[in-house]
Amino acid sequence: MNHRKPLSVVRLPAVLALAVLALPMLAATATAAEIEIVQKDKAFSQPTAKIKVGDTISFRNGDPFFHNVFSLSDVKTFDLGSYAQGLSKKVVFDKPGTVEVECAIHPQMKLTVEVVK
Ligand SMILES: [Cu+2]
Repeated sequence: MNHRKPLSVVRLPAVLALAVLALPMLAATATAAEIEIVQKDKAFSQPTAKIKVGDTISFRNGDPFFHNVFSLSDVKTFDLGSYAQGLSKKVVFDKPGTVEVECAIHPQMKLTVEVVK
């Protein structure tokens, strides 16, 4: 005689427990992302970026001279100052809207960030 319970009955609570534990982790990874934009050859590596509220952009200087990163836009006003090759600074975009990003050293450098909900 076999007195073992069917496997499906035994394992169901364990599967449910794992699913419940995994949900907050999935939610966390789905809500915030980070992208990198490089300043290279006196230009941002992309002219526009579309991100979601709460996302982060990491600005890396890929040129052998100083760059600055700043914005005067109401949606996100910031100034990361000037920094050297290889260094990165991050900005979290916490409100929806359009943010014009520039470099104070090279006025021709422009990046438009579209922050959506
Ligand atoms: Cu620059």
